[in-house]
Amino acid sequence: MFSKILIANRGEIACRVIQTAHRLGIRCVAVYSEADCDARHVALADEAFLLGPAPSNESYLRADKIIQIALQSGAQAIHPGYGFLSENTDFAEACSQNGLVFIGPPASAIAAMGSKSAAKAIMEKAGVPLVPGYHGAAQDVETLRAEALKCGFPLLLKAVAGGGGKGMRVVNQIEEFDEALSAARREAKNAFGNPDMLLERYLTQPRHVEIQVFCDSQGQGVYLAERDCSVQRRHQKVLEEAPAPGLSCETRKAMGDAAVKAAQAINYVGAGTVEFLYDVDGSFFFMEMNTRLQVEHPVTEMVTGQDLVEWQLRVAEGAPLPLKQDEIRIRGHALEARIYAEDPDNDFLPATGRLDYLRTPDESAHVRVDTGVVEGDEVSIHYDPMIAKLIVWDENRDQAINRMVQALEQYRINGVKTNIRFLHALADAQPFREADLDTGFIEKHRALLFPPPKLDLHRALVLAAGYLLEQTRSNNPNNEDRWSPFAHQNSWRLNSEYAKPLALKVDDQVYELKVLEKNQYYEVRVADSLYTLHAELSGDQLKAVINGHRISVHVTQKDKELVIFHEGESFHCEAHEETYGLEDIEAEGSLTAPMNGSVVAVMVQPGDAVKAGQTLVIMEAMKMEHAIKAPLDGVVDEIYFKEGEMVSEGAELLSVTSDATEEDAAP
Ligand code: MV4
Repeated sequence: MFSKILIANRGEIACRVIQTAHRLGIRCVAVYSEADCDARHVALADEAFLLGPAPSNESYLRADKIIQIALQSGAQAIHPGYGFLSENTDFAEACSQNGLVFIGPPASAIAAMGSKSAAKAIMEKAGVPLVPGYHGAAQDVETLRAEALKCGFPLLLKAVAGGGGKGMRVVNQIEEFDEALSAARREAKNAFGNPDMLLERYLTQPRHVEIQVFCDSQGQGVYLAERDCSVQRRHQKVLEEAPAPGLSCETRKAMGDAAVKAAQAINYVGAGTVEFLYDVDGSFFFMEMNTRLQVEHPVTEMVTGQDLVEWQLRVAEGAPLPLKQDEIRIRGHALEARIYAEDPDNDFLPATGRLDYLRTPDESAHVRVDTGVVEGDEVSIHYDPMIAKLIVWDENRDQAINRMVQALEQYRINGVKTNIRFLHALADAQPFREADLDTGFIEKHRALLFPPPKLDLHRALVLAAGYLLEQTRSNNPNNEDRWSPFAHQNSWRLNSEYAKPLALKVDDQVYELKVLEKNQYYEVRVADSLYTLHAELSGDQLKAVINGHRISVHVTQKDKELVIFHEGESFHCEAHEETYGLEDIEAEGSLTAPMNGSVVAVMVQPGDAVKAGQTLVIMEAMKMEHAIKAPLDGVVDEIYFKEGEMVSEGAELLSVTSDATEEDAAP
């Protein structure tokens, strides 16, 4: 076995690999960018080397530096994780040329899956089921139109060079075909530099079911069941599970055998995933093969009891597969939710910031948290915004869903917006419980996934008051006897009608509460409603009884801001103080980035005269473009960003001097 490996990655997957390597007694070398000096993967590793500045192409994508560090530190192998260099044939090759083991498939196997049409041709030859259609070399309109008629409608045009949903177009009837074809080609040419198309019958309600395969260097291959990843948003997986609900043992075996055949057709070695479209009638078709260990591998580990990183390490050093096909069993059901720093209420734009408060559920045989961050870490614009993967297991799917809902309620984050509440709604939604899955799940059930808060405003305010009162009391030196009259603050009068006023601000609205301390409890007035409140604070847990209803919440405070966590929801408010004379002063003509993203185009130059409404800069975030327009007529002063650069929300993009300023100054 290797005695030292280098992990060419960051975040949760780097930590995940280190964990198994350490269990096997293997030393780990981490690499990191300037943004990751204090990152968890660096702390966990035995040694770590700085690669360069934060942007990936100056750090985690620097194949040359990484290989040099591996050689210098005496590592025998490199684990690429997922993303970054994991499916880079040049990197895989460079590793072997330098006498380093690439913990992944041979470069030739990565290359074979790079083109969709070439991959389909290989799979067809190997007898793997394909969606009926055309993936030939001839690309003239006549051939494609004739093939479209053979294929039938609706059909899907897919870019040969595409992947992950880019460059696809549905055609419903032959009359639309020519126009759709030229549009799709233009798009593909722009996006991938290759206009070639393939045609497929369009499945309208497919599921995404993928098989985990493993092959050793002796040519043996096995499958470790399947994962259903149908719950996706814009081709990003959100919830994954194993096994796929409702899949029969016969289908599992047929799909598994097809996947192993697919892997063996390209002389695969290591961990791979063969993705299938699974149709309502139980038929399945090859979609693509991912030549890496995937993000969602933990659900497979939970139901098989195997450590797939250990399998990767063993296979990479030339050992045979740890188990034969008939020794691989599945037990129970596992779910994984991807916790992202993003804002579901703002079109899921990626969020950034500091993880000021971070509490994770207790880990057990039922609950696993794979993460690369700790409290206090920054989520930056430079990398994938995934904060953690929450994985649960139980004997059956129903119980596993309950576990997931419970664990999401125990996951509490403040400082960065997250999708936790959205995941909670998703996992708890009736159609999800009923496994009514297809790739359109999130779109179809939108209404269910953004439910109104369960904690109503008044009760939330009363809880906030309870927290502040209990906290004040516990900071009071006379608090040995909590109900002693001497424990009371100066504005308090026992059995009197002096009520303490408390102003709380929620979304710019100020609420004036009145609190009266009674013997053993409080009375809190919010607007015209009166609430009796018993409150008890231990650590960050507040146990309260409001009008006889007992409720337990967690509270975190940062300066004047309070956050109350309850059943996956968070409620924000602020202890209010009047502010006088402060008005928003906005620099004239200053143009700031509305979100974190990258600059895709700068349409003007310094000195250009611009008209109000004219597009100045185009930004992109989460594959969507946003035009930054001139707010007024004027002249461009200075431009602070170039095309391709990353920009944080609020950063000034360019400055424009308004014509009005000059007009005003004129006599
Ligand atoms: C399809 C399809 C329906 N019919 N192919 C999307 C990503 C790319 N890998 C393949 N994709 C699809 N191919 C045929 N013939 C529907 C999709 C699809 C999809 C597939 C898996 C997971 C999510 C998806 C979301 C939209 C469309």
